Amino acid sequence: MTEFAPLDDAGAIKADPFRVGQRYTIKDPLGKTIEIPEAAVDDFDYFDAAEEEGLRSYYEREGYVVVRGLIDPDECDRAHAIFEREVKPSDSFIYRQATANPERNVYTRYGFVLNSILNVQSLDPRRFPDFRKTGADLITSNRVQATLRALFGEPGKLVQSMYFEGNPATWAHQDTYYLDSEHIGAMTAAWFAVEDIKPGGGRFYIYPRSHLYDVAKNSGVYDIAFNHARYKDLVKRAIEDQGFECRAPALSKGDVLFFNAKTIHGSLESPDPQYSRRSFTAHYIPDSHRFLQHQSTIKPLKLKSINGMNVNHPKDLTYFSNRVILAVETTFPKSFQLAKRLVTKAATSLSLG
Ligand SMILES: O=C(O)CCC(=O)C(=O)O
Ligand SMILES: [Fe+2]
Repeated sequence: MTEFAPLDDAGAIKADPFRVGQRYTIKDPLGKTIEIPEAAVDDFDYFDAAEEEGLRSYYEREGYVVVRGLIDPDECDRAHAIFEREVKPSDSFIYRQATANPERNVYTRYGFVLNSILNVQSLDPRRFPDFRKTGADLITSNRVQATLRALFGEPGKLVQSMYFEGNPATWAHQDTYYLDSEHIGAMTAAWFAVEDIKPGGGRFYIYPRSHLYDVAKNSGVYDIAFNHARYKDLVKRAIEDQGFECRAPALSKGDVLFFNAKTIHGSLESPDPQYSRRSFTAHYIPDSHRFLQHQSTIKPLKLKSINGMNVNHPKDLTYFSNRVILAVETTFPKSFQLAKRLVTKAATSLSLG
């Protein structure tokens, strides 16, 4: 149970260190057996949105924080229902999170979409108008913006988003390797539980305090273009060497977990694949910062305002030109992907200076 005990200087923190509720036994990313809370009633209370000072100091110290009930559960149900109707039965090509390539839906044996969607705000509005709008509204809602203001000390802007249904069991990583603010570690990501997340359905995990540790720069022998596997191994070694401890908070529908760009995270395996793990994630940087990709390239953002928040729309399929690019990517996938890797390699090598 020690993995759930708040740390010594937790004085001001509301989380209850002595609550030992129902536990679920599972393997962590290193293959070690751990116990995780079965449901939110078995876990810490963490914070509600009004406790801005408490949640900010917890986030700064631990590298993550859970805000309970930030999103209205009805809004989560609406997003889920629209996904079922509009996206799930579709055979269209959609950009995916794990590869950044356009792919058709891949389903688990229980019928959940396994290849998570990249950038819901850029989905083709002719094919997925309601999911695009509902998803973008949810991740830019006023209460999310207020929490970001509390964390950043200024408004946030959204640089990237995702939607998951099935569990791809995401490898342990720090987001900063892929994307961040120009000021490393200033990006915050948010993991939105669209349903009560079961412990065996692909629980999201973080390693508290790992945001204080530098794993590796995205370049040379650890570059993403040709050495991604080596980077993934290095993260696991860092976890082992530093003695970080895996924590997989129980999130109920509408709860949101905010985590730092340097916090090591991923999702656990799914011993119970009959459960989905419906969730949005969104990545935000302070509005005054520039966006850094692969720790090498300042990437101009394609901003449009949604609910008064600046939102990046990469490869926005509203536009004919982007639909042409998608068609080329799906017609010549091998050559397009190789070209993309070579460009990325060039960018991360140049950044070696
Ligand atoms: O939920 C997951 O499996 C991974 C999400 C993630 O890595 C992210 O949003 O940065
Ligand atoms: Fe991530």
